[in-house]
Order: sequence, then C-alpha cells, then structure tokens
Amino acid sequence: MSAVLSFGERTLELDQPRIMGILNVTPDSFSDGGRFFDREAAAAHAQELVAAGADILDVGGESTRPGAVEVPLQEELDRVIPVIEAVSELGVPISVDTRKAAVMRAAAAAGAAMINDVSALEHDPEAEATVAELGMPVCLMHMQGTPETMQDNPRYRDVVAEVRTYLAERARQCAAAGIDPANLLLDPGIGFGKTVAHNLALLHHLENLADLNYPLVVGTSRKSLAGKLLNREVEQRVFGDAAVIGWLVSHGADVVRVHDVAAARDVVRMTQALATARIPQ
Ligand code: 7PJ
Repeated sequence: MSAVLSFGERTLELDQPRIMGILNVTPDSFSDGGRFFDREAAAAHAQELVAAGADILDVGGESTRPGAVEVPLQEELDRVIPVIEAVSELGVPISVDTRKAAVMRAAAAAGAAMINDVSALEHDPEAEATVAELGMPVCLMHMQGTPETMQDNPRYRDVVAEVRTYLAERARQCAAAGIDPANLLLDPGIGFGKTVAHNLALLHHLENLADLNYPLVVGTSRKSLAGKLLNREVEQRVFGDAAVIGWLVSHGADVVRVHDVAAARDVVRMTQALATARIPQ
C-alpha cells in the first residue's frame, strides 16, 4: 500500500519500503542507559544509522526479548528520554518502543514523533487515550502472552488467521478510542510468542496481513528465526536476515525494523530495482 505518515511538520511517504533503525538503550545492549557516556554513545550510533539510510529511528529502553522482565517506569524514562532529546534533531522521525503511557507522553515532549508498542496499546490501560491525544503514528504489534513467558509454549490453531484477526480488531478498537486510522501501522510480531514454524507461516503469508490496508511493519533482525533455521549466533545472522528483508519488501512490508541499516538499505534498493526494472532514486 502507498500511505503517507505524518509527523507534525514532516511526512514520510511509504511509496517505497522504509527502514526503521533500532537504537537500543538497554543495559543488555550497548548501553547502561541514562548516563552521559551512554547518551553520547547512543547519539553517535544514531548518527551512523541515519548516515546508513535509516528513515525512522526506534528508541527502546525496555528489553522485550524472551524471558525479559518489566522495567520500572523511572528506569525506562531515565534510559530513553535523554537519548531521544539527543537524537531528535538528526532529521529523521524518532519512534519510541514502549508499552507505558507515561513513557509515550514524556518521549513525545522530548521530540519523539511515533509510538511503537509491542503490546498493541493493551499493556497500559492509559495507552490508547494517550496516543489518541498525542495524535502520532503508532505501530500495533501482535504478541501472544508476555515477554517473560511468551516462548514457553506458543500455540495457535491457525497462526496467520489469528494474527490477522487480532490486528484488524485492535485497529478497529484503536480507531474507536479516537486514534486516527491514518496513524495506524500493524506488525505481526515475529518471535513474540511464536515458534520458527509460526514465524515462517506468517512471513510466507505476509500478503494476508498486507491486505488489511494498513502500513505493515516487520522486524526479524537478529532474532532466533535465522538463528535457529541456520544455526547461527547473533552476529552471524546478517545474510539470513538479508534474505528475509528481500522477501519482506517483495511481499508487502512497508517498513523493516533492523539493526544493520546499511545491509538493509542495499537489500531494499536491489529488490526494488529488480521488482520495477528501474534504477531506484
Ligand atoms: C519488535 C519491536 C518487532 C516492532 C522488538 C528485538 C526485540 N517492535 N520491538 N516489531 N521487536 N514493531 O528487536 O529483537 O518485531 S524488541
């Protein structure tokens, strides 16, 4: 689909696949969060991501990896807010990866222009109203269970139909809560309460989600999909991930959420050139 996302004065046309670069500010990534050194390191990394071609930066201070426990509000604020302040002038919209309404609000005040919620605004009872009031684009992601336990025993009768129905229903409920449908993006939540077989089914049938007619975000970067399928450690998943990105952008994904922006940029350009028989701008 070809939509346009509005970020206040700025817009981002989804006439070609866009790249969301991941900027983690969790202690289990490259940062301890909040302190001056980490802010500098995060800002430097953000600059690299933008130079490599990121269209959006996604700043997250709460790990939602399998087994991760919830981060207290103040700690999450201390991690993400200084970083958002430091990177909001780089010229690309900043998205905040959070499940907490108070973080959404503070992030918006610090310069964030988009919300990315792995609980599809279901974790915090204030989240829907907060996003409606902020009037910003929001990514609603599917997850079965919670990060702490989601990989214990994920089960579906028909994973594609269930994820599709869930996302359509959440989009309807969010619109009913006052969120402009033009601000909604959907995401199947690869790895969130899903086995490798579930993830493969969702990716194979991606068009069933793309035809819900909301912009589609997909993140597979460094996840266990390539890890388990190829038996690769995290730092050896770049070719596996590249293959997935090629598949994603030729099957309806509008935004790919990645760590390796430069690699993703090449894959997107190459795939676009092949799909259109034109040299991309
Ligand atoms: C996703 C996310 C994803 C969206 C994370 C990780 C885990 N947000 N946040 N989609 N994954 N929208 O990056 O491995 O797949 S955190």
